Formats: sequence, structure tokens, C-alpha cells
Amino acid sequence: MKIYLDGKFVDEADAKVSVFDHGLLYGDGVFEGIRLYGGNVFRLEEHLERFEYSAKAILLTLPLSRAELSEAVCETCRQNNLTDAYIRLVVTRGVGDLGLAPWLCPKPTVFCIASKISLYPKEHYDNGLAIVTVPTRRIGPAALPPTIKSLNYLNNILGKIEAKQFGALEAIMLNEQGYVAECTADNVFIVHKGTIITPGASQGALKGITRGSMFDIAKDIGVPIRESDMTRYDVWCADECFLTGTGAEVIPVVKLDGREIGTGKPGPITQRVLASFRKLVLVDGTRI
Ligand code: PXG
Repeated sequence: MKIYLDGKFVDEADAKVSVFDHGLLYGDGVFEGIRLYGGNVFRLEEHLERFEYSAKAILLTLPLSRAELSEAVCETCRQNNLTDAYIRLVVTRGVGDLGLAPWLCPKPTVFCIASKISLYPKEHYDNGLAIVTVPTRRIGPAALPPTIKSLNYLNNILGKIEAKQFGALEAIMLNEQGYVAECTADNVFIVHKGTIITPGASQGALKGITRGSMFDIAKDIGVPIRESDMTRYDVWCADECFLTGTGAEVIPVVKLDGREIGTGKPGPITQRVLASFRKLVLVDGTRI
């Protein structure tokens, strides 16, 4: 496997960063998870825009232009002869000393990995997931805006560990006020009386690229969609529920906290949205 690392393509074994890199020492950096479908990078421009916004939010000046980032991502796919892949684009503050001071890190580290995708087993797309609400709250915007896709994932990782302790693959995380924010690595949607509803970014949701595509799909198939505050009650009593994310795509949820959602089977709107998403990814992308 060839990895893009600071302007060069290197073998996997040589793709190493320093133990003094602040991405490792402090989680000081931002990243993107992107998918390649049939030779098209899904919504690459949107991913790069979010990457630039995340970098701006942490006052990190990207050493590459939009065009250079785009080329680095596409060339990483080409170098590995991939047509379908999971792409990880990362920028860290770079090498510094053993203090927090980011201004003592002269050069950001940029790398890009394009690798095979590990998906949820197919049965979960057919039958839906049973998930739980975990005790760890999603970090609030006053502490660290959850809209920044930063390398600080401990909050989500604690949520993921708790999900596993409860025997679930994903979990709903509430915000500090107790409203539904998102899952550990996915956005949450419900369907109630024919309308698709999802928490807004102000509730602690990442502005997911897959989430964004749901608004286009809903418009396309003529189903109303809106952002709204949401409690666990709203999910328990929804007709349908599904999650979206670059890794998960669109995955039905049929149970939350032991309460069956709707009929306990993936709902009709969820199935239509999932089918539309699978068509969209084949046409909506940047050709590598
Ligand atoms: N919320 C959080 C906290 C995320 O990390 C999403 C929502 C969904 O956003 P996108 O833009 O992907 O629709 C994410 C994304 C993985 C993996 O390996 C995780 C994500 C993306 C890709 C892979 O578990 N998280």
C-alpha cells in the first residue's frame, strides 16, 4: 500500500510520523473520512470544505490548496489501483516539543490513506440495528465545537466502549441538555408521520456529508425533511429510525434502549432513502 505523506508517496512500512508530532501527543489536528465508489470520490469538494473549516477552527493553516488536497486524495487512490475505498485524510499540527504550544510546531504533517472498507455485516442493513443510549454525553460547543472533525475522538470512543458493554454496535449520545446529538460516528434520523427529522448542528451533531445528502435525497423522492430538537422519547416513539455516516452509509435502526421502533423492522422510507443513496454514490463524485 502506498501512503501519501507530506508530498511524497511512501510504502506503508515507511509511512511513519514522529513521536513528537502533536497529532499524537495532544490530538492536535483534524481529519476526514471519505469514500471512493466505482472510481468516484463521493462529495470530495464538501469533504475538503469541511476539512478546511475544521483546520480554520483550530487555527491551523493548511499547507496545501484545495486543488492540491484534491489531487493528493485522488492520486492516493490511483497509486493503489483502487476503485472502491475508504480514504482517511489527516493534518496534524506537526512536530513540536513536549509543551502544548502549537506555535512551536513549524510544519503541519499531512497524510492520506486509501484502504479497504470494513462495513457493518449485510444482515444489519436487512434487519436493522438495536442500539442504546450511553451515559457519556457528547462534548458541548463551549468546550470543543463538535462540528470540528478533530483528532480528539476520546468522547466518541468512550461512547463506543459503553455501547459495546451494552452489546450494541452503535449508540446515541445526548448533549449536555439531554437532547439527542448524534451517534459515536454517525448522524441520527427519525421518520415521524411521514417527515424525516434530524437534530441540528446546534444540538451537537457533526455536519455529516452523508447527512447532508439526505436533504437532497428527501427532496428528490418528495419526502419532507427538517432539523429539530429531539429527545429519546421522540426516537422511541418514531415510526422509523436510521443512521448515516461515511462508513455506515444509511443503516436502519429498529430498537433503542429496549423499545422497538415502529414495526421493529426497517421502515419503508428508510428503505427508499437507502436505495436512493446507493444510486447517488455511483453518480455524485469526483472522478479520480
Ligand atoms: N458524527 C461523527 C461524530 C462522526 O465521526 C459522522 C457523524 C458522519 O459524518 P459523515 O461526514 O461521515 O457522513 C461521523 C463520521 C469509522 C468512520 O471508521 C467514522 C466516520 C466516518 C467514516 C468512518 O468508524 N465518522
